[in-house]
Amino acid sequence: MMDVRTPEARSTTTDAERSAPDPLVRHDWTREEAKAFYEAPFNDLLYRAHCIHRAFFDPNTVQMSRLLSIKTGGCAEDCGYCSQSAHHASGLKASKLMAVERVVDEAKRARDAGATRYCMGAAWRSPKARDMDVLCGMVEGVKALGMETCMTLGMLGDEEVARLKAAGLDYYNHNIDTSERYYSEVITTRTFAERIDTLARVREAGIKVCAGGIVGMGEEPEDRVDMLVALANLPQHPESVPINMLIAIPGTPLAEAAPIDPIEFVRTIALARILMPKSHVRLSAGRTEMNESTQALCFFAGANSIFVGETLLTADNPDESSDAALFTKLGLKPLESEPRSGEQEDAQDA
Ligand code: SAM
Ligand code: DTB
Ligand code: SF4
Repeated sequence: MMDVRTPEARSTTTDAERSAPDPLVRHDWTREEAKAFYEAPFNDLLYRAHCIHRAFFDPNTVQMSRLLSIKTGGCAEDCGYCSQSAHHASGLKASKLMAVERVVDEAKRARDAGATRYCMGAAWRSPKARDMDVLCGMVEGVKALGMETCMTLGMLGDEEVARLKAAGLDYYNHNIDTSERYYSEVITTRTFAERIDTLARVREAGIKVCAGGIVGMGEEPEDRVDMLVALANLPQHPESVPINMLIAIPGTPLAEAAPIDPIEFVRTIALARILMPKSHVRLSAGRTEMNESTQALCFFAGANSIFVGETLLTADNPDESSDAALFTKLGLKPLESEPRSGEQEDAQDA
């Protein structure tokens, strides 16, 4: 039977019990098991996900991250959802890599508005050697503000990973985006296996992993299940799992994709929570298209992180006042700051 007691109740367990691997944290999920959760009656799925959520987290606390596009547009990859690909006519103006000072200034503003993690994204297939000094300067500058740092720069080799680790990078975001089966329907310039390789390199270097995907790209429910099983069966769960709802961008191949049913979206969040109990599940892109009730269901189903601020990388996000009003309505509070030590336990078997 699953042990879904509160953290307080769990603290009454013996040392031996506490040091044992948590049976809820598994890396051997089968597609059939996961599909059965996903397809269960909605109330059963939500009850299971919420109990697991409560066993590992304060259910009323939400971590807040802020994004900045440090290098926009002109990307060589052909990701079918993305405004920044040079292959699509999205009308986006491309720009060069920002200067360190500007990034640190923006991060300070985000920190003062309550964000605890700063995520810097670049529209690259992979960073060039000549960019590494500037990127490392950004990590050092943002860390000095007392914020957690995250970068998403595309594929990384050993050299780049080592440089970013030495600069103190806390998290690397690299999404698998969809199932291995559906991947080539969305992206043809790189493979699912290449994404997994970069994730392994990042993990090996001791940088925390942020990896998730996008739903609403015309995939089948089985693709959502397979994507989450692929993430959950990595040797260690990603510490952060962003679940993005496609923002359909005019000029991209997915501009006319049919929107995902909100209940299917909530099911996806709930399954992520069940398969990766100790990870922060982020309700990511697409919140401007979700009403408050859908977002509330996502928080109940186990989402405990969001992006804040009016812009994601290039697309809109809810403004701060509507997020503040939603938090008040739901009695949610922002996570003040992540623990600075012992945090690796977060997404691992204890
Ligand atoms: N170029 C890097 C890469 O692809 O890894 C980093 C930036 S990329 C924009 C980061 C992630 O944003 C993508 O992997 C994808 O999951 C998400 N994303 C991009 N465009 C999106 C859209 N229109 N709707 C939802 N998510 C999107
Ligand atoms: C993630 O999973 N979502 C963020 C972040 N990681 C880099 C990006 C969302 C991008 C949404 C579309 C845009 O702003 O262009
Ligand atoms: Fe480039 Fe990343 Fe956009 Fe793909 S998702 S086109 S790699 S910026």
